[in-house]
Amino acid sequence: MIHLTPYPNLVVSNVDAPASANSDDEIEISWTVSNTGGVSTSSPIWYDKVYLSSTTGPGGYILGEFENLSYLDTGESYVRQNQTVTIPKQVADGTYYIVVLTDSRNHVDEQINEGDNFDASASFPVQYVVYERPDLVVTNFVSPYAGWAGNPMSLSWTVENQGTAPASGAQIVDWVWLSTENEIDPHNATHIGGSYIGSHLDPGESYEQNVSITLPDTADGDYYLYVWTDVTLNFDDSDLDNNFNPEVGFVPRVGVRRSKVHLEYNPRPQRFGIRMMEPMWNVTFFHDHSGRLVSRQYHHMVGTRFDNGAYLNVMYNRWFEVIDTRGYIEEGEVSYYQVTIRVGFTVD
Ligand SMILES: [Ca+2]
Ligand SMILES: [Ca+2]
Ligand SMILES: [Ca+2]
Repeated sequence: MIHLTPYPNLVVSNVDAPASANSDDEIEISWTVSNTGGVSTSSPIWYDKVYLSSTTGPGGYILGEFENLSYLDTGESYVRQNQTVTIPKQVADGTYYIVVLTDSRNHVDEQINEGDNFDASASFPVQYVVYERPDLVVTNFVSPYAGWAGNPMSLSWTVENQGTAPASGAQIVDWVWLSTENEIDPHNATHIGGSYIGSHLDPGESYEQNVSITLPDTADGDYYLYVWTDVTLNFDDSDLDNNFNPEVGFVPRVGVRRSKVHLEYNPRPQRFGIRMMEPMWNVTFFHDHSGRLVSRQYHHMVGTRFDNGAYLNVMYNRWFEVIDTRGYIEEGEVSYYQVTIRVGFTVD
């Protein structure tokens, strides 16, 4: 004797899948949905959801969702014949099942009969086939030899599409990070600048970014800069590791030592209506760990206070920065040495 529950009960059976497939293949599948409950379905519409799963349960890739073919009275079924779905391009080699979950959005109230709404096909092998994808790569990254907290710094880098498909239809967003650690970990790094270009890089094309980024107010020390392209993952990049290229992306910030000379003298001339003069001289030298001068900053100021309360301030700032040094030693002597500097602004 069959005891029918007083609820509808949707169940899936006869899930049919091909014997094998490749990634990006269109395949045809079939399945049956029956109502084995004691009453007819309470909702005229529900959906069957199809998965490509590595187990016999719902999960993995969603291949589609299909509206039911008909209302089902108790004991009735419908057969979904030869529905076309596509194996995802990115799927890894392996053994998979087609799993169909009926009433996936739970339109039909089955009460105690909700737990049996899916079934799986026989397992079948899926093989990944390489397809054309963009591959954005950071190929060059140039930054100054040293920087100052709170000051602008010029950086440049190149992003190249080394893949076989265009990177198009979205913006490529590059971010620059500052870190004390010689590794890629955005959680331990500070995002100090973002920039983007609109749209399109065909295979083999590249763009160069030249930006000025203000260094945050960080403590003196050794830092690493790195740039990461397509941080927003807008593209189906075939190799995400090289979106940051460790060989060219890190720029070690040479340890900088700072020496400062500060001179101040406050004469009170008591002439020409001048109550007090406040000349100040600051010279700051930046050396790397080997004692080599990398930059120098001058900051001079003369403030004059007049008897009538007026105040005149004259400032002079100047800095220069060693961008690049190169040289080599032959037979114990320096045979070639070159220093590239950038001379900064002057305010008089
Ligand atoms: Ca059910
Ligand atoms: Ca249900
Ligand atoms: Ca890439």
